Amino acid sequence: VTRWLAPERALERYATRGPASTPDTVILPLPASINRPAGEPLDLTRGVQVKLSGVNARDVAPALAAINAVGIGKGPVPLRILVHPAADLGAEAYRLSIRPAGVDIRAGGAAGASYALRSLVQQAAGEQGRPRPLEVQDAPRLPFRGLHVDLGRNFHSRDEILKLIEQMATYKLNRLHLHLGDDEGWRLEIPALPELTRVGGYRCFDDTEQTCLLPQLGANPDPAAPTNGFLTQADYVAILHAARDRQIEVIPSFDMPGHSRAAIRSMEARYARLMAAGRRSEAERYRLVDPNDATRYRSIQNYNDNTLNVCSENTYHFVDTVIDAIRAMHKTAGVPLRTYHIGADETAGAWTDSPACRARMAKTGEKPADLGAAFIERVAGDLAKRGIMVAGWSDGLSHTAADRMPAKVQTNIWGGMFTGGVTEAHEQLNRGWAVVLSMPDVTYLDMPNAVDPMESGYDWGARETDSFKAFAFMPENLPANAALMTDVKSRPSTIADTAPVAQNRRIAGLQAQVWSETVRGDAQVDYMLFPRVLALAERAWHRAAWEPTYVAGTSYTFGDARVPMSDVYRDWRDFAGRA
Ligand code: TNX
Repeated sequence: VTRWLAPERALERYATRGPASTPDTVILPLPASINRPAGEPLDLTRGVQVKLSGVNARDVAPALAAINAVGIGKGPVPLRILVHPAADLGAEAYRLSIRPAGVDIRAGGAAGASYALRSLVQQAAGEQGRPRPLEVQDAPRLPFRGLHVDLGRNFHSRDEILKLIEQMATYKLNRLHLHLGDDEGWRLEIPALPELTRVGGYRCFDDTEQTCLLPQLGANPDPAAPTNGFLTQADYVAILHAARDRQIEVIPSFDMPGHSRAAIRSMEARYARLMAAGRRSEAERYRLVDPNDATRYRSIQNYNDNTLNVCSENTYHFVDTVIDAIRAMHKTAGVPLRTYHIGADETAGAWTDSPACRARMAKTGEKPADLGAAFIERVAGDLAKRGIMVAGWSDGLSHTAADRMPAKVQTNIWGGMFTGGVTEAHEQLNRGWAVVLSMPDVTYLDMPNAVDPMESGYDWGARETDSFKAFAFMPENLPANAALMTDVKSRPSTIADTAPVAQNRRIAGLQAQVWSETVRGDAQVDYMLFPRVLALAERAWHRAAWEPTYVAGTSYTFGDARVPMSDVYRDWRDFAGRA
């Protein structure tokens, strides 16, 4: 095996390897433990009578609505839901019992109760409304099970986001990372800075702007789909409510200090307006770049005007204004802002030759490379003071000094599996940070699906991020993935564990990314996400029996039979059946 097999081919090829098995349940992701005692099926089509205790109706309402959506209405079958935190039953854990006499759910929190109901819905639908007796004990493997959607490059509508939130709940995902600002667009209304959406919400930032006229990267299946637009405050609040009712945390993100072209152009428009009105000193406050900045740079995506001046107080004033506005929206919604993602990736550096940075370096002795890290450290500290955890991409965060960062930091690892991602993940785990795996070759769902070479997508990394590859990903034993992955012939198939994980450090989670340079229109978002995101949801929730235990310092090479391939393929076949 020198390349990833398309799922169909994998099935064909390995179908005879393991014992043929018919899935006994259709619950996805797979629960930790399943028992099927003998007994008569329970006829749920007669309808259920719900009895809640220890939980608000609002907190299980979407999951109860999902029961109705599969055709189970009100009726005589008892459905008892008891929420009671216990040592062996965390907030997301549950027990589900389907017996001829009715359904019983016990959970540690509203999340667990909702997940139990989601499992019930899937199983009931899979058995035509008449499930046979079933005992499930379930709890998530990883606390952070995320989905990231990029609204910056091409806009995606509020309705699409609301639909995705419901799908996340169905598959027990609990973090929604909304990427709302990037070079090509600013997608959330900020009342104090209306230009951000009036200008930045449209890819033609002004009449001479050519960006919007450039062809999209790669295939663009629906050129009629909207690329412009933004969420109003009311849209954002509606999203927060829908997410809260499904126990999903929303993590807003505006990429900075790089990836900030839309913000810079919007604030230049504000500057021009205020200048025209004769309000010069006020106008000056909004400039995020210095006209006398002589720095020459080009970002990886080819912009030479997309980076905030990190030596200017204007930049921090801007960041504060944005964060305060988001906090206010969360307050209106009654949903606390727990985590704020600052981006911090791919910063090309637009400051080193600005007068402000030159003066600062002369005074403090800082080197150009320190300045970007200092921006992150400062914003992270400002967030921590407000009780908000900072999140960022691993490349930017790797330049910070751990002792100048707050104690709680979330990092999204996006180094490739074979290009330093494992070392990066381990190093940042050892810093005590919450490590979320966002490795492009496994979790970037804007990349083409391997099934067909004609598939569209942004093909810059490892092609072939197919469902099997996602399914076979071992998040808690990164070096072992070498045993299953060797996707590009020119790359080595060994991952040496050069920065072994200290004992008791655990990966926080896994996140699927839909970047949107090549993803235009809501239908295309769905197309890229499914079914691959289901395989990632499976690995984030459920630890498979074939996954080897991590041993610090070990290196794995493809061909090493530590991972019994036949087991993986057999389980994959079950998974594909359930999916
Ligand atoms: C890399 S991941 C990026 C994004 C692109 C993505 C496309 C990261 C932190 N930077 O800006 O959208 O690749 O796949």
